[in-house]
Amino acid sequence: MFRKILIANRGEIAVRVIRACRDMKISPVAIYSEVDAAALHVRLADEAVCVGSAASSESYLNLATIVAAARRTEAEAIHPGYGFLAENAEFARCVIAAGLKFIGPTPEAMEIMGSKTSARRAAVAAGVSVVPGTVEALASFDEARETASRLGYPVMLKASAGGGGKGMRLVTSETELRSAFDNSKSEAEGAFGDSSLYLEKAIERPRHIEIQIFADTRGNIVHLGERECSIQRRHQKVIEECPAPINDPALRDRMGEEAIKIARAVNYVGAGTVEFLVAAATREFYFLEMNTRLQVEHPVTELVTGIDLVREQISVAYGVALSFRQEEIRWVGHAIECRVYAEDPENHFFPSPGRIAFLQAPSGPGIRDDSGVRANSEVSIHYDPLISKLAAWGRTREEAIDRLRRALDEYQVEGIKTTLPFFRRIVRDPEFIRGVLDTGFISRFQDRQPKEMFSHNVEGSAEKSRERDIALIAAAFHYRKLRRDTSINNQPESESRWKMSGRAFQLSARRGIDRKRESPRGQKE
Ligand code: MV4
Repeated sequence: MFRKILIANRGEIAVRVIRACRDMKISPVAIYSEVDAAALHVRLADEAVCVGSAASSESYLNLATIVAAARRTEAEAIHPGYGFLAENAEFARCVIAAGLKFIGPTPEAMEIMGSKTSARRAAVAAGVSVVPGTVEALASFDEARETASRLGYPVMLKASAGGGGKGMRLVTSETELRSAFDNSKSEAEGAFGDSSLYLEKAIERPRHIEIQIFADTRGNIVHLGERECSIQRRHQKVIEECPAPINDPALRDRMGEEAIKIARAVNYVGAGTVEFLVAAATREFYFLEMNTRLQVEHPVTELVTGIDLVREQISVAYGVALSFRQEEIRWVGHAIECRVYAEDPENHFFPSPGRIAFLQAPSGPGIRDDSGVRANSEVSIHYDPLISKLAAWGRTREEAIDRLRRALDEYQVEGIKTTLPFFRRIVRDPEFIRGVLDTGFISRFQDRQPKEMFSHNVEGSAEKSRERDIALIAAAFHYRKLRRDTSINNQPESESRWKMSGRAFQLSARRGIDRKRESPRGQKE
């Protein structure tokens, strides 16, 4: 087995990979930016190399520096985590060219799946049903108009280079098509430097269900069942679970078979996820995209199958055969994960950077908390503000929810705002408890909340809140500049959050920030 692995990431996922290394008696090497010198992942590794300044483009995205760090520390392989360089084919090529193993699929597979239109072509060639639409980029507006009327409205315009909803537009009639087309094109150009678009028929009230697949270098490919990921906010997953409440073993097998066909078509190696949209009415499912990385929400699959996906990634990269066969996989019980972010759910999910003054993570029966922070950690504006993933396992969905509710109530974070209060309400929501989880869940949920829950909740003096808003806007501009400087699609979800913050600020500024206060809230969660 490898003796030493460099982890090209930070936060909870770097910690997760370090833990797998420990179990496998592999020495983990961390990388860090100047602001992360005291971070948890650095503390837990055997060695750590500073790869640059705070901005990701100067550190965690600096492929040459990272590969040099691996060579210098004599690491034999690089695990990219998720985000940053995880789906960057050029990075994988650099790693391989340096004589190291890249823990992930081949650069060729990443490239095929990186373009959503070539991914659709691969799926069609493999005989898998895709959402009806185009498999080539649209050559002109006229082609978009003709295709849309052939498909029938509503349609979805999507960016070929996209994924995760960036540049996506729902178009309900031909009168809206022109402006949607122009806006989507310029958004795609700005975000990816590639303005090509394609069209899909819009699936109404779909569920987003994805299949975890795993392949080794000897031609074995298995699926590890599904995850339900329909609960999203601004195309950012909020809660994920395994199994999906609507799935039965037959649907799981059918979706699993289709996912394996796609993986086989691109000679996939390692952990991958095939995303499907499932039409609520018919239970028909359509290929959406494939993610060529370990996903944020992998713990729910681990809790239900008992398989350590990161350990398997590492051994497969070394050339070892998969440690289990398809027939050996058993799905036991139910797991649900919450993404706990340093954001204020009572103030438009504004990022809430700062020092964690106090931290008490929950534990006890059925609880797993994958955290990247500890007391005194600084949550920086430079990175995705995910602080931990809180997951609960139970024999039934009901037991998992009971345990999750208990854990959320135990969890205490002071010094920054977190999304914990938002989750505490979700796990008590009757629709959530019933398992009515389509893509409209969050907006219906928010409509059910008392109005003041999501209003601009200003506390402290007007002067102080003005300062805070100015700091946030400065951070937002800085962040946008950073994104423009970076050609790579790193953690694509994050920008929309900053945009949202900017918009929310404009709204509150227009309304006047000196207006009536709500009751002050303590720092304690
Ligand atoms: C769709 C869709 C309906 N029809 N595509 C794709 C990326 C994901 N973040 C949003 N995506 C969607 N693609 C077609 N043809 C609806 C969505 C969608 C969605 C999907 C899953 C979970 C939440 C969602 C929220 C809004 C839209």
